[in-house]
Amino acid sequence: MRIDVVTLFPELVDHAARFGVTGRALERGLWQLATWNPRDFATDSYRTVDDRPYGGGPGMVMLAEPLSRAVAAARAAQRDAGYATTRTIHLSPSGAPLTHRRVAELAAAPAAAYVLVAGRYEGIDERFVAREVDEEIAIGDFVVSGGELPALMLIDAIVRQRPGVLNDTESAVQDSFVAGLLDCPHYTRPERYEGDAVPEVLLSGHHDDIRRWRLMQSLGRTRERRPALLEGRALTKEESALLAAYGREAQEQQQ
Ligand code: 9D3
Repeated sequence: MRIDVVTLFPELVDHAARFGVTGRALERGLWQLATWNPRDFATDSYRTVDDRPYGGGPGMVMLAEPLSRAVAAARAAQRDAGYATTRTIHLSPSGAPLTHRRVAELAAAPAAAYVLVAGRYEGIDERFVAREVDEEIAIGDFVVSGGELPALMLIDAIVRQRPGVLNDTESAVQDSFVAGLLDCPHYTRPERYEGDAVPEVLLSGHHDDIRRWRLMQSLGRTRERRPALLEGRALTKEESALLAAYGREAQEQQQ
C-alpha cells in the first residue's frame, strides 16, 4: 500500500505518521508514504496557493492549479513505483462521515495507492474537486482547522487494518465497532488503587465468567452511551440475558 498526501504542511503529516503503529509499519515496509506541497507547484514568483473567493465572503480558497499539479506528480510517482490504480480522496467537512466499514474497504485492496488531499483555509476550488477527486470523506460533525489531522486519522485507521501491521495482542479483529459494541473497561495493577478495587471476577481465574462479564459491560455501555449501535444489531440469547443482568446490577447499585 502506498499513500501520497497533498498538503501545505508536509512536515506535519510526515512527522506524525512516523510515530507508533503507523511508524513501525513504515519502517517494516508494510506501506509507503510521500508528501507533496502544492506550494512547490505554484507558477508565480510568490508561490501563491490561495486567493479570495468569487462572490465575496470570509477567508481564502485554495487554487485549483497548484493542487492539480501536485496530484499529478503524486500519481506519476505512484505509477513509477508500480502501482497500477489509484484513488484520490479529499478530506472535507462536507464529505461522507468515515466509518469502520469504509476504512476496511479502503484497506482491503491488495495493491492500493491513494492520494489524500488535505485542504486549508475555507476550502478548495470546486473545479479541482470535480475534475480530480473520487471521494470526499469527513471525520465527524465538528470543525478542525485543516485536512491534515483528518488525513492522519484516515491513514492510521487504514494502516492498522493491513495484514501484519498489528501483532496478536494488538489484533484489530476484537476492536470496538468491529464487533458493533463499545469496549469493556480495563484494569491493571495495583489491585487496590486509592481505595478502589478491581472487579472481583477479573481476579477469579474463571475464564468464561470473565468473558461473560466483559461482554455484559460492553453491551451495557453500548446501550447507555451509543444506543443506535445496538438498534442495528441482533442480540443472541446470551447477550439479551447479559444486558438484562447489567440493568439489574445498575439498579442494585442505586439502592
Ligand atoms: C463555515 C464553513 N466551514 C465549513 C464547516 C469552513 C471550513 C472549516 C474548516 C472549511 C474547512 C475546514 C477545515 N476542515 C477540514 O479540512 C476537514 C474536516 C473538518 O473540519 N471536520 C470533519 N472532517 C474534516 S475532513 C477535513
